Amino acid sequence: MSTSNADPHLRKIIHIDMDAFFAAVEQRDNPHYQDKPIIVGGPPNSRGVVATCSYQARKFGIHSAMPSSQAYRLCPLAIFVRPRFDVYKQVSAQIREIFAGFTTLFEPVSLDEAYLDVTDVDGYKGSATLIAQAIKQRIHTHTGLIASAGVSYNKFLAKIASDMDKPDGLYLISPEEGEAFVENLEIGKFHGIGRATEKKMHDLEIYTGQDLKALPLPVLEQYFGKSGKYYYHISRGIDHRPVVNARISKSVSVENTFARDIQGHEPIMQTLTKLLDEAWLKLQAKGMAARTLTLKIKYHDFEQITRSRTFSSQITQLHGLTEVMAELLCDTRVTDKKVRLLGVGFSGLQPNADVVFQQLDLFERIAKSSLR
Ligand code: TTP
Ligand code: MG
Repeated sequence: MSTSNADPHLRKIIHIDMDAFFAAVEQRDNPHYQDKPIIVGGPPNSRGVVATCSYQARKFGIHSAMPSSQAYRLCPLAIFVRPRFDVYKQVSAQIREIFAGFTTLFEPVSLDEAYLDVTDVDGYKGSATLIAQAIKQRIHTHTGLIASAGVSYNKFLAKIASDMDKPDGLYLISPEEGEAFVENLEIGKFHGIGRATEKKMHDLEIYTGQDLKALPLPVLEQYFGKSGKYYYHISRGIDHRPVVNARISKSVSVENTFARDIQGHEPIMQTLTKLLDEAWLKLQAKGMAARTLTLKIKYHDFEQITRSRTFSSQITQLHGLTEVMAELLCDTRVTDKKVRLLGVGFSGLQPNADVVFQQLDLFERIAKSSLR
């Protein structure tokens, strides 16, 4: 993307996302895994889940978060591999160093993903596409792995662009194309529109960016609250969010609203154990560690409470947290009130450089828990 004859205020944003990240690392490190369907995650003979899989496995319909047993049924010949988070973290640090070699203005979003603002980067004939190519090349040279890149004038479009041409993609959405591109995009492909919102939009007969754009701002705000304004802008290809250096997330949380209110210590603890595993996984994927664990409960009458425990140092393992949850639960009214929603959160986050990963333990626990 060249801005030489375009609006001088236009930014040049690159989104980088590694291809089949965990699986690609495993294929790199084990010659027997090359070109084969590889599944990284919990074992198939259990209730484990797929963290990710190689593109060879995706041909069978396997994807992240699918139960491993289902993945096994889809492709019995696939090779199941336990995750090695310490290696993924090392690679993540390597690619961040590579980003830093191009610009100081980059924002890691997860272990394998980052936004770079290259507006002020000199050279490369002023072309963000050439910079993206150079980043991909450098990543390959230094890690032996393949990244996909999206190039555009804001984060929303750069993120979509990096997904357009995967694997080994390099896709540009130019300022001239941006608005029309979003118009033709299916709502489900919008980053930031999850399954529930997608369904709500479909119910309102919003299927594409064009349908979204047709709705006036007050209507969007009426249906979607604060997000209405964001949808109004992105449907026009507008996203002013800056690329922020080394984003420090303050918290990570997961929650579950029940189709029918639940009651009783046992079903509640079962759900909390599952949510705890999911929240922990999210925390690890961010490369962060927490000091505070929070339990959130919404009772059937919508009264909402939280109970927290803050530790004197970083929480380094999942082991023992179920017991802490059980203690937090004692200080609630779950014995005499039905529960509509349960949530688990980690906060007080810091980069977890010192954390000893207990991932195998995690995946074994997921395998044993009721995670489906
Ligand atoms: P993604 O970038 O979403 O997926 P990916 O890199 O495996 O594949 P691609 O980008 O080519 O589509 O996630 C990065 C890593 O995060 C992924 O390799 C494994 C991990 N992860 C999970 O553990 N659970 C999940 O549900 C997802 C989506 C990812
Ligand atoms: Mg990826």
